[in-house]
Amino acid sequence: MSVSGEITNLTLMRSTASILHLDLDAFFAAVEQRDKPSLRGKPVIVGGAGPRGVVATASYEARVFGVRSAMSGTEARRRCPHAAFLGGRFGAYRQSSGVVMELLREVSPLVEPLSFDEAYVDLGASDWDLGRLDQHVAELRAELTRRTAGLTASVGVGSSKFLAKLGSEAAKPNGVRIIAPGDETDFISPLPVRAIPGVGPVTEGKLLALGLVTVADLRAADPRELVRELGRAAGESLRELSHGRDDREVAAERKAKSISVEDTFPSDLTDRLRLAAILRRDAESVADKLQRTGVFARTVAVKVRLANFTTVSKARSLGGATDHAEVIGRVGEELLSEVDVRDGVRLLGIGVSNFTRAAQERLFEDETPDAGRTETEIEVDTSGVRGRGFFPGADVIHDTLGRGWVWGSGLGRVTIRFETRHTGPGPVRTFAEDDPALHLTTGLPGLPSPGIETVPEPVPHPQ
Ligand code: TTP
Ligand code: MG
Repeated sequence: MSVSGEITNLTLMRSTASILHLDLDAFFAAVEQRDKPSLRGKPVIVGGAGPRGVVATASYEARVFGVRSAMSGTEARRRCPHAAFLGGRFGAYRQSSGVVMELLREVSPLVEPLSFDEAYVDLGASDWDLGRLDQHVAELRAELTRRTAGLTASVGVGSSKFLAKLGSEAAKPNGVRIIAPGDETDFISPLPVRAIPGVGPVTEGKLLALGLVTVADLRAADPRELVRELGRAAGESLRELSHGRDDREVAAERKAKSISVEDTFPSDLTDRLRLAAILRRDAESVADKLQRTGVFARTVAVKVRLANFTTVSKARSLGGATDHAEVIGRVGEELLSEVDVRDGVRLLGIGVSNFTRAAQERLFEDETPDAGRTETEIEVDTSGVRGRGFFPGADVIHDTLGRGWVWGSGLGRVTIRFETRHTGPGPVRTFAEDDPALHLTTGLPGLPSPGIETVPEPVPHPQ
């Protein structure tokens, strides 16, 4: 019935550019530069502070030196030794993320957050006049910068999620890219195949081996060859995307429910075979729960907490929905294989989400389910790393000198820079670590409210 290599299901596309994708620029690093005026315009690296830490993100000033997310701290230090290496302040990131998501929900009720700093917005459900998109987007970005006290975002708008996301990527940093209907093909044609979300190093390698370098090459490729090399699901999906076709809707409640199982190990594990066996066993109990609940899952996720206080979460959406332990375990193993476990794993978990009432498993009868896109999140947990928690970048309050942040510590001493986002670059002072006047704090100064300008709080300054 289905003609080999032809697309059998017609992808319905919107005829207007009405899906917006917004992504904050160098998010964690930008929050640090906002709150630490002496670091503005300088290389800042969040994560990678400890000897075995991993970089969560780098400011654009540090990216010039080749520092990237997920790079080891050691490598980042080699490339950019003069950068400020900071631990994460997740409370501060969560606060700004909340403000941004709230602002987006004022634009449209249909907002699908993908992570802390990234979301799709369905403008079809907004009051915006799509004939004045440029103006609306400019106002949105200006209001975002005001309410977050200085963060910037890049925005893409197009007729599908795929185009909107590629648009914001192309606009980075601090830019806008609106892809008008009819311009889709011109926009995506010159992009490298790697730019397609979900094309990781493995798929990229296979495509390059076929001589397919750009999206235009992919579109011109023989569909049967793509299916032969990548499997039906991935081959067809890539072909659709190469035409800019993507009919995924903005799903406001995407992560509503999940089922998961995790194990914490008494000693760190490095043996991949053993980890895979544990994952398969846990997949059985996840599948068991799914079957008892009577639902099928479209997304499989693994969570790996490494010996170095980093938690890596990877998720992939399947071409169909399943409740089979074998499928869940196989996708889980693939996700696990993308994680470097050589330093040891202290916790391993597998979960499923994105439920439906109907199974659509035909995609998995004869091929591996690698059509989906892998989404990765890395969280760096610096709590408990140091005695009193004086990690670099941590917020402190001094009884007489006011607010500041930990510049460095060691040998029983801690050096504080006294500044906040309302001051200019502030002075540095060193204290004994147990100085009773010095306190770590997780309390955060408020951000500007919608429509109201805040008055900067008075900050005492050391003479
Ligand atoms: P991204 O949006 O991927 O990166 P970014 O905002 O730092 O930079 P830009 O968008 O301008 O390219 O991720 C958002 C935040 O998520 C990032 O600031 C830190 C965190 N993150 C990790 O912790 N680990 C990672 O591997 C990645 C990619 C991001
Ligand atoms: Mg970002």
